[in-house]
Amino acid sequence: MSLAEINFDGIVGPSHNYAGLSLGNIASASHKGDPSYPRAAALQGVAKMRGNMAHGLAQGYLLPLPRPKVETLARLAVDPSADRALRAAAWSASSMWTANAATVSPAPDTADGKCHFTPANLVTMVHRAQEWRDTKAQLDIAFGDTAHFTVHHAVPPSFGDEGAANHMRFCEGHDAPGVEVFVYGRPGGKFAARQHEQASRAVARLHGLDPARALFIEQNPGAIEAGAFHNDVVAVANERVLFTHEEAFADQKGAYDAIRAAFPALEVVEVSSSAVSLAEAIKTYLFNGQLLTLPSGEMALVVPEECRESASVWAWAETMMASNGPIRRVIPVDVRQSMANGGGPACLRLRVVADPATVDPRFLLSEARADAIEQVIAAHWPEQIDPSDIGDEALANTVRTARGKLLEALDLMQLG
Ligand code: SUG
Repeated sequence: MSLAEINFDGIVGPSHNYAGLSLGNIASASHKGDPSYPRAAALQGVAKMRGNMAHGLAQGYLLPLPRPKVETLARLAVDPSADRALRAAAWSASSMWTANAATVSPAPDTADGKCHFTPANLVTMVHRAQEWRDTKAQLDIAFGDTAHFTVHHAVPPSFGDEGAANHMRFCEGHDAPGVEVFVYGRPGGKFAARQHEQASRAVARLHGLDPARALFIEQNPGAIEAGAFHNDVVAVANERVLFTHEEAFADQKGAYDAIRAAFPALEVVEVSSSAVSLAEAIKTYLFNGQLLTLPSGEMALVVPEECRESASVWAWAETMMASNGPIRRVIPVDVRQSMANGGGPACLRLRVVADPATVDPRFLLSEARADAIEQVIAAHWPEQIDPSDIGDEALANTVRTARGKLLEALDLMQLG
Protein backbone atom coordinates (compact mmCIF):
# COMPACT_ATOMS: atom_id res chain seq x y z
CA MET A 1 0.00 0.00 0.00
CA SER A 2 1.39 3.33 -1.00
CA LEU A 3 -0.77 6.14 0.31
CA ALA A 4 -0.65 9.50 -1.44
CA GLU A 5 -2.76 12.62 -1.47
CA ILE A 6 -4.93 12.66 -4.58
CA ASN A 7 -6.87 15.82 -5.38
CA PHE A 8 -10.24 15.16 -7.02
CA ASP A 9 -11.32 18.30 -8.85
CA GLY A 10 -14.89 18.92 -9.90
CA ILE A 11 -15.14 19.26 -13.67
CA VAL A 12 -17.15 22.46 -14.24
CA GLY A 13 -20.54 21.52 -15.62
CA PRO A 14 -22.05 22.81 -18.87
CA SER A 15 -24.78 24.78 -17.04
CA HIS A 16 -22.31 26.94 -15.05
CA ASN A 17 -24.03 30.28 -14.44
CA TYR A 18 -24.25 33.24 -12.06
CA ALA A 19 -27.60 33.20 -10.28
CA GLY A 20 -26.68 34.85 -6.97
CA LEU A 21 -27.92 31.87 -5.01
CA SER A 22 -25.55 31.91 -2.03
CA LEU A 23 -26.41 34.47 0.60
CA GLY A 24 -23.27 35.33 2.56
CA ASN A 25 -21.01 34.56 -0.41
CA ILE A 26 -19.93 37.98 -1.65
CA ALA A 27 -18.71 36.87 -5.09
CA SER A 28 -21.95 34.98 -5.79
CA ALA A 29 -24.05 38.02 -4.84
CA SER A 30 -21.96 40.53 -6.75
CA HIS A 31 -21.88 38.52 -10.00
CA LYS A 32 -25.59 37.71 -9.97
CA GLY A 33 -26.99 38.13 -13.46
CA ASP A 34 -23.63 38.30 -15.24
CA PRO A 35 -23.22 36.20 -18.38
CA SER A 36 -21.19 33.05 -17.65
CA TYR A 37 -18.75 31.20 -19.88
CA PRO A 38 -19.10 27.46 -19.13
CA ARG A 39 -16.59 26.36 -21.79
CA ALA A 40 -13.90 28.73 -20.55
CA ALA A 41 -14.73 27.82 -16.94
CA ALA A 42 -14.32 24.10 -17.54
CA LEU A 43 -11.11 24.58 -19.53
CA GLN A 44 -9.68 26.72 -16.71
CA GLY A 45 -10.41 23.84 -14.35
CA VAL A 46 -8.70 21.28 -16.57
CA ALA A 47 -5.68 23.58 -16.93
CA LYS A 48 -5.41 23.77 -13.14
CA MET A 49 -5.48 19.97 -12.91
CA ARG A 50 -2.86 19.66 -15.63
CA GLY A 51 -0.65 22.16 -13.80
CA ASN A 52 -0.74 20.13 -10.60
CA MET A 53 -0.15 16.90 -12.50
CA ALA A 54 2.88 18.53 -14.16
CA HIS A 55 4.27 19.13 -10.67
CA GLY A 56 4.23 15.36 -10.20
CA LEU A 57 1.05 15.20 -8.10
CA ALA A 58 -1.70 12.58 -8.33
CA GLN A 59 -4.88 14.05 -9.77
CA GLY A 60 -8.43 12.78 -10.03
CA TYR A 61 -11.79 14.32 -10.88
CA LEU A 62 -15.50 14.06 -10.20
CA LEU A 63 -18.02 14.60 -12.96
CA PRO A 64 -20.72 17.26 -13.27
CA LEU A 65 -24.08 16.15 -11.87
CA PRO A 66 -27.21 15.85 -14.05
CA ARG A 67 -28.66 19.31 -14.74
CA PRO A 68 -31.27 20.65 -14.88
CA LYS A 69 -32.17 18.49 -11.91
CA VAL A 70 -35.59 17.14 -12.83
CA GLU A 71 -36.43 16.00 -9.30
CA THR A 72 -35.86 19.51 -7.88
CA LEU A 73 -38.05 21.11 -10.57
CA ALA A 74 -40.79 18.57 -9.85
CA ARG A 75 -40.65 18.66 -6.06
CA LEU A 76 -40.76 22.46 -6.01
CA ALA A 77 -43.42 22.48 -8.76
CA VAL A 78 -41.32 24.93 -10.74
CA ASP A 79 -43.43 26.38 -13.55
CA PRO A 80 -43.20 29.70 -15.42
CA SER A 81 -44.80 31.48 -12.45
CA ALA A 82 -42.10 30.27 -10.07
CA ASP A 83 -39.33 32.41 -8.71
CA ARG A 84 -36.33 32.63 -11.07
CA ALA A 85 -33.98 31.59 -8.28
CA LEU A 86 -35.83 28.27 -7.87
CA ARG A 87 -35.38 27.47 -11.54
CA ALA A 88 -31.74 28.52 -11.39
CA ALA A 89 -31.20 26.26 -8.37
CA ALA A 90 -32.13 23.21 -10.44
CA TRP A 91 -29.63 24.32 -13.10
CA SER A 92 -26.72 25.13 -10.82
CA ALA A 93 -23.33 23.61 -11.61
CA SER A 94 -22.30 24.05 -7.96
CA SER A 95 -21.06 20.46 -7.61
CA MET A 96 -17.84 21.75 -9.26
CA TRP A 97 -16.75 22.79 -5.73
CA THR A 98 -15.83 19.31 -4.58
CA ALA A 99 -14.34 20.60 -1.31
CA ASN A 100 -18.04 20.49 -0.37
CA ALA A 101 -18.67 17.03 -1.81
CA ALA A 102 -17.71 15.11 1.33
CA THR A 103 -15.54 14.93 4.41
CA VAL A 104 -12.75 12.40 4.06
CA SER A 105 -10.85 10.65 6.86
CA PRO A 106 -7.90 8.69 5.50
CA ALA A 107 -7.19 5.12 6.62
CA PRO A 108 -4.40 5.96 9.12
CA ASP A 109 -6.89 8.02 11.17
CA THR A 110 -9.79 5.58 11.46
CA ALA A 111 -10.56 2.72 13.84
CA ASP A 112 -11.05 0.14 11.08
CA GLY A 113 -8.11 1.27 8.94
CA LYS A 114 -10.33 2.19 5.97
CA CYS A 115 -10.68 5.57 4.32
CA HIS A 116 -14.13 6.98 5.21
CA PHE A 117 -16.27 9.41 3.21
CA THR A 118 -19.39 11.24 4.35
CA PRO A 119 -21.07 13.17 1.53
CA ALA A 120 -22.03 16.65 2.72
CA ASN A 121 -25.78 17.25 2.99
CA LEU A 122 -25.34 20.97 2.10
CA VAL A 123 -28.80 21.63 3.53
CA THR A 124 -28.41 25.37 3.97
CA MET A 125 -28.82 26.24 0.28
CA VAL A 126 -31.45 24.64 -1.92
CA HIS A 127 -29.19 24.49 -5.00
CA ARG A 128 -26.55 22.65 -3.02
CA ALA A 129 -28.88 20.40 -0.99
CA GLN A 130 -29.79 18.56 -4.21
CA GLU A 131 -26.20 17.40 -4.74
CA TRP A 132 -25.37 14.73 -2.22
CA ARG A 133 -27.20 11.67 -3.54
CA ASP A 134 -25.70 12.09 -7.00
CA THR A 135 -22.31 12.81 -5.46
CA LYS A 136 -22.58 9.64 -3.39
CA ALA A 137 -23.34 7.67 -6.55
CA GLN A 138 -19.96 8.77 -7.94
CA LEU A 139 -18.09 8.16 -4.69
CA ASP A 140 -19.63 4.67 -4.55
CA ILE A 141 -18.03 3.90 -7.91
CA ALA A 142 -14.73 5.76 -7.56
CA PHE A 143 -14.14 4.36 -4.08
CA GLY A 144 -16.09 1.13 -4.52
CA ASP A 145 -13.31 -1.12 -3.23
CA THR A 146 -14.81 -1.91 0.16
CA ALA A 147 -11.60 -3.45 1.43
CA HIS A 148 -10.22 0.09 1.50
CA PHE A 149 -13.12 2.54 1.51
CA THR A 150 -16.44 3.17 3.25
CA VAL A 151 -18.88 5.71 1.81
CA HIS A 152 -21.54 6.73 4.33
CA HIS A 153 -24.89 8.43 3.84
CA ALA A 154 -24.99 12.16 4.50
CA VAL A 155 -25.70 13.34 8.04
CA PRO A 156 -29.46 13.94 8.24
CA PRO A 157 -30.88 17.46 8.29
CA SER A 158 -31.30 19.76 10.04
CA PHE A 159 -27.60 19.50 10.95
CA GLY A 160 -25.84 21.43 8.20
CA ASP A 161 -22.71 19.80 6.82
CA GLU A 162 -20.55 21.40 4.11
CA GLY A 163 -17.83 18.78 3.96
CA ALA A 164 -14.08 19.13 3.66
CA ALA A 165 -14.26 22.93 3.29
CA ASN A 166 -14.54 23.01 7.09
CA HIS A 167 -12.10 20.21 7.85
CA MET A 168 -8.32 20.28 8.23
CA ARG A 169 -5.89 17.44 8.82
CA PHE A 170 -2.49 17.70 10.48
CA CYS A 171 0.08 14.93 10.10
CA GLU A 172 3.81 14.32 9.74
CA GLY A 173 3.21 12.98 6.23
CA HIS A 174 -0.01 12.20 4.38
CA ASP A 175 0.40 8.46 5.04
CA ALA A 176 0.91 8.96 8.82
CA PRO A 177 -1.87 9.17 11.42
CA GLY A 178 -3.46 12.60 11.48
CA VAL A 179 -5.23 14.96 13.84
CA GLU A 180 -8.49 16.06 12.24
CA VAL A 181 -9.89 19.50 12.97
CA PHE A 182 -13.52 20.32 12.28
CA VAL A 183 -14.41 24.01 12.14
CA TYR A 184 -18.04 24.96 12.72
CA GLY A 185 -20.02 28.17 12.81
CA ARG A 186 -22.24 29.41 15.61
CA PRO A 187 -25.78 30.15 14.39
CA GLY A 188 -27.50 33.48 14.97
CA GLY A 189 -25.28 35.77 12.92
CA LYS A 190 -26.09 37.92 9.91
CA PHE A 191 -25.59 34.93 7.57
CA ALA A 192 -26.32 31.26 8.10
CA ALA A 193 -23.57 29.26 9.76
CA ARG A 194 -23.46 26.53 7.14
CA GLN A 195 -21.39 24.04 9.15
CA HIS A 196 -23.05 22.89 12.37
CA GLU A 197 -21.03 21.54 15.26
CA GLN A 198 -23.32 18.53 15.67
CA ALA A 199 -22.87 17.57 12.02
CA SER A 200 -19.08 17.67 12.45
CA ARG A 201 -19.28 15.53 15.58
CA ALA A 202 -21.49 12.99 13.78
CA VAL A 203 -18.99 12.76 10.91
CA ALA A 204 -16.12 12.16 13.35
CA ARG A 205 -18.10 9.34 15.01
CA LEU A 206 -19.14 7.80 11.69
CA HIS A 207 -15.50 7.76 10.61
CA GLY A 208 -14.32 6.09 13.83
CA LEU A 209 -11.85 8.83 14.73
CA ASP A 210 -9.94 8.66 18.00
CA PRO A 211 -11.60 11.35 20.20
CA ALA A 212 -8.14 12.50 21.31
CA ARG A 213 -7.27 13.22 17.69
CA ALA A 214 -10.48 14.95 16.57
CA LEU A 215 -10.93 18.61 17.48
CA PHE A 216 -13.93 20.89 17.10
CA ILE A 217 -13.14 24.57 16.76
CA GLU A 218 -15.46 27.51 16.29
CA GLN A 219 -15.01 29.78 13.29
CA ASN A 220 -14.83 33.51 13.97
CA PRO A 221 -18.41 34.80 13.61
CA GLY A 222 -16.88 38.04 12.30
CA ALA A 223 -15.25 36.10 9.46
CA ILE A 224 -18.60 34.53 8.47
CA GLU A 225 -20.16 37.98 8.57
CA ALA A 226 -17.36 39.35 6.36
CA GLY A 227 -18.03 36.65 3.74
CA ALA A 228 -16.01 33.60 4.83
CA PHE A 229 -18.96 31.25 4.41
CA HIS A 230 -16.61 28.26 4.71
CA ASN A 231 -13.48 28.01 6.86
CA ASP A 232 -11.37 27.29 3.77
CA VAL A 233 -11.82 30.92 2.77
CA VAL A 234 -9.64 31.96 5.74
CA ALA A 235 -7.46 28.94 6.63
CA VAL A 236 -5.88 25.86 5.05
CA ALA A 237 -3.70 23.07 6.45
CA ASN A 238 -1.16 20.70 5.00
CA GLU A 239 0.92 18.20 6.97
CA ARG A 240 2.46 20.20 9.88
CA VAL A 241 1.41 23.61 8.57
CA LEU A 242 -1.62 25.72 9.37
CA PHE A 243 -1.81 28.71 7.02
CA THR A 244 -4.37 31.08 8.45
CA HIS A 245 -5.62 34.60 8.70
CA GLU A 246 -5.35 36.17 12.13
CA GLU A 247 -9.15 36.47 12.32
CA ALA A 248 -10.12 32.95 11.24
CA PHE A 249 -11.19 31.44 14.56
CA ALA A 250 -13.43 32.61 17.40
CA ASP A 251 -10.52 32.13 19.81
CA GLN A 252 -7.39 32.31 17.68
CA LYS A 253 -4.82 31.51 20.35
CA GLY A 254 -7.09 28.88 21.89
CA ALA A 255 -7.32 27.21 18.47
CA TYR A 256 -3.53 27.07 18.08
CA ASP A 257 -3.12 25.74 21.63
CA ALA A 258 -5.74 23.02 21.13
CA ILE A 259 -4.20 21.86 17.86
CA ARG A 260 -0.68 21.95 19.32
CA ALA A 261 -1.79 19.89 22.34
CA ALA A 262 -2.95 17.12 19.99
CA PHE A 263 -0.26 17.69 17.36
CA PRO A 264 2.91 19.16 18.92
CA ALA A 265 4.75 19.56 15.57
CA LEU A 266 2.27 22.24 14.42
CA GLU A 267 3.78 25.16 12.46
CA VAL A 268 1.48 28.17 12.19
CA VAL A 269 1.89 30.61 9.32
CA GLU A 270 -0.37 33.45 10.37
CA VAL A 271 -1.17 36.47 8.22
CA SER A 272 -1.94 39.50 10.33
CA SER A 273 -4.85 41.83 9.61
CA SER A 274 -2.38 44.67 9.27
CA ALA A 275 -0.58 42.85 6.43
CA VAL A 276 -3.75 41.63 4.66
CA SER A 277 -7.16 42.76 5.86
CA LEU A 278 -9.88 40.16 6.30
CA ALA A 279 -11.81 41.84 3.46
CA GLU A 280 -8.82 41.61 1.10
CA ALA A 281 -8.20 37.97 2.08
CA ILE A 282 -11.83 37.16 1.24
CA LYS A 283 -11.73 39.13 -2.02
CA THR A 284 -8.53 37.49 -3.28
CA TYR A 285 -9.01 34.01 -1.74
CA LEU A 286 -5.39 33.87 -0.58
CA PHE A 287 -6.30 31.15 1.94
CA ASN A 288 -8.35 29.23 -0.57
CA GLY A 289 -5.08 28.09 -2.07
CA GLN A 290 -4.14 24.49 -2.49
CA LEU A 291 -1.34 23.92 0.00
CA LEU A 292 0.53 21.02 -1.54
CA THR A 293 3.62 18.98 -0.78
CA LEU A 294 5.60 18.67 -4.01
CA PRO A 295 7.55 15.47 -4.72
CA SER A 296 10.73 17.37 -3.70
CA GLY A 297 9.24 17.74 -0.20
CA GLU A 298 8.79 21.51 -0.66
CA MET A 299 5.39 23.04 0.04
CA ALA A 300 3.68 25.14 -2.63
CA LEU A 301 0.53 27.24 -2.45
CA VAL A 302 -1.61 27.30 -5.62
CA VAL A 303 -3.55 30.57 -5.44
CA PRO A 304 -5.99 32.42 -7.72
CA GLU A 305 -4.51 35.00 -10.11
CA GLU A 306 -6.49 37.59 -8.14
CA CYS A 307 -3.83 37.32 -5.40
CA ARG A 308 -1.15 38.65 -7.74
CA GLU A 309 -3.34 41.65 -8.52
CA SER A 310 -3.64 42.70 -4.88
CA ALA A 311 -0.75 44.89 -3.70
CA SER A 312 -1.05 43.81 -0.06
CA VAL A 313 -1.50 40.09 -0.76
CA TRP A 314 1.31 39.90 -3.28
CA ALA A 315 3.66 41.91 -1.07
CA TRP A 316 2.95 39.46 1.72
CA ALA A 317 3.49 36.47 -0.60
CA GLU A 318 6.83 37.81 -1.83
CA THR A 319 8.05 38.48 1.69
CA MET A 320 6.99 35.01 2.74
CA MET A 321 8.78 33.32 -0.16
CA ALA A 322 11.95 35.27 0.63
CA SER A 323 11.77 34.13 4.27
CA ASN A 324 12.66 30.77 5.67
CA GLY A 325 9.07 29.64 6.18
CA PRO A 326 7.64 26.25 5.26
CA ILE A 327 5.75 27.49 2.16
CA ARG A 328 8.43 27.80 -0.49
CA ARG A 329 6.44 28.65 -3.62
CA VAL A 330 3.26 30.49 -4.57
CA ILE A 331 1.76 29.47 -7.91
CA PRO A 332 -1.06 31.64 -9.37
CA VAL A 333 -3.70 29.96 -11.55
CA ASP A 334 -6.59 31.38 -13.57
CA VAL A 335 -9.90 30.07 -12.22
CA ARG A 336 -11.75 33.36 -12.68
CA GLN A 337 -15.02 31.81 -13.83
CA SER A 338 -15.24 29.79 -10.61
CA MET A 339 -13.96 32.67 -8.47
CA ALA A 340 -16.83 34.85 -9.63
CA ASN A 341 -19.15 32.44 -7.82
CA GLY A 342 -16.94 32.25 -4.71
CA GLY A 343 -14.91 29.16 -5.59
CA GLY A 344 -11.09 29.28 -5.55
CA PRO A 345 -8.51 26.57 -6.25
CA ALA A 346 -9.14 24.83 -2.92
CA CYS A 347 -12.93 24.83 -3.35
CA LEU A 348 -12.52 23.03 -6.63
CA ARG A 349 -10.87 19.97 -5.14
CA LEU A 350 -11.53 17.15 -2.68
CA ARG A 351 -8.42 15.77 -1.01
CA VAL A 352 -8.26 12.01 -0.61
CA VAL A 353 -5.32 10.13 0.88
CA ALA A 354 -5.36 6.67 -0.69
CA ASP A 355 -3.34 4.25 -2.76
CA PRO A 356 -4.19 5.30 -6.34
CA ALA A 357 -4.21 1.60 -7.29
CA THR A 358 -7.33 1.13 -5.13
CA VAL A 359 -9.31 3.92 -6.84
CA ASP A 360 -11.44 3.26 -9.95
CA PRO A 361 -9.05 4.42 -12.69
CA ARG A 362 -11.86 6.09 -14.61
CA PHE A 363 -11.69 8.89 -12.02
CA LEU A 364 -7.92 9.40 -12.26
CA LEU A 365 -6.44 11.97 -14.61
CA SER A 366 -3.77 11.14 -17.18
CA GLU A 367 -2.58 13.30 -20.07
CA ALA A 368 -4.73 11.21 -22.42
CA ARG A 369 -7.85 11.66 -20.26
CA ALA A 370 -7.16 15.38 -19.91
CA ASP A 371 -7.02 15.59 -23.72
CA ALA A 372 -10.28 13.66 -24.02
CA ILE A 373 -12.03 15.85 -21.42
CA GLU A 374 -10.84 19.03 -23.12
CA GLN A 375 -12.05 17.82 -26.49
CA VAL A 376 -15.54 17.12 -25.15
CA ILE A 377 -15.66 20.50 -23.40
CA ALA A 378 -14.46 22.35 -26.51
CA ALA A 379 -17.03 20.60 -28.69
CA HIS A 380 -20.09 20.52 -26.41
CA TRP A 381 -19.98 23.01 -23.50
CA PRO A 382 -21.97 26.20 -24.18
CA GLU A 383 -19.73 29.15 -24.82
CA GLN A 384 -21.96 31.60 -22.93
CA ILE A 385 -25.07 31.49 -20.76
CA ASP A 386 -27.11 34.60 -20.04
CA PRO A 387 -29.41 34.60 -17.01
CA SER A 388 -32.46 34.73 -19.29
CA ASP A 389 -31.35 31.43 -20.92
CA ILE A 390 -31.93 29.50 -17.69
CA GLY A 391 -35.06 27.41 -18.20
CA ASP A 392 -34.75 27.31 -21.98
CA GLU A 393 -35.48 23.81 -23.27
CA ALA A 394 -32.96 23.96 -26.13
CA LEU A 395 -30.21 24.91 -23.67
CA ALA A 396 -31.34 22.13 -21.33
CA ASN A 397 -30.84 19.66 -24.18
CA THR A 398 -27.39 21.07 -24.94
CA VAL A 399 -26.43 20.71 -21.28
CA ARG A 400 -27.69 17.11 -21.09
CA THR A 401 -25.97 16.14 -24.32
CA ALA A 402 -22.70 17.72 -23.22
CA ARG A 403 -22.65 15.76 -19.97
CA GLY A 404 -23.61 12.58 -21.81
CA LYS A 405 -20.65 13.01 -24.19
CA LEU A 406 -18.31 13.37 -21.22
CA LEU A 407 -19.66 10.22 -19.57
CA GLU A 408 -19.16 8.40 -22.86
CA ALA A 409 -15.58 9.66 -23.26
CA LEU A 410 -14.72 8.52 -19.73
CA ASP A 411 -16.55 5.20 -19.96
CA LEU A 412 -18.88 6.22 -17.12
CA MET A 413 -22.23 5.83 -18.87
CA GLN A 414 -23.62 4.14 -15.75
CA LEU A 415 -23.90 7.64 -14.22
CA GLY A 416 -26.21 8.71 -17.05
O1 SUG B 1 -21.59 27.10 -1.89
N1 SUG B 1 -21.17 29.18 -4.70
C1 SUG B 1 -20.63 28.15 -3.80
C2 SUG B 1 -19.14 28.30 -3.62
C3 SUG B 1 -18.53 27.16 -2.88
C4 SUG B 1 -17.11 27.39 -2.54
N2 SUG B 1 -16.57 26.29 -1.81
C5 SUG B 1 -15.67 26.36 -0.81
N3 SUG B 1 -15.44 27.47 -0.18
N4 SUG B 1 -15.14 25.28 -0.43
C6 SUG B 1 -21.35 28.18 -2.45
O2 SUG B 1 -21.63 29.27 -1.95
C7 SUG B 1 -22.87 30.21 -6.10
C8 SUG B 1 -23.91 29.76 -7.11
C9 SUG B 1 -24.65 30.90 -7.74
O3 SUG B 1 -24.81 31.93 -7.10
O4 SUG B 1 -25.06 30.77 -8.93
C10 SUG B 1 -22.38 29.05 -5.22
O5 SUG B 1 -23.10 28.11 -5.00
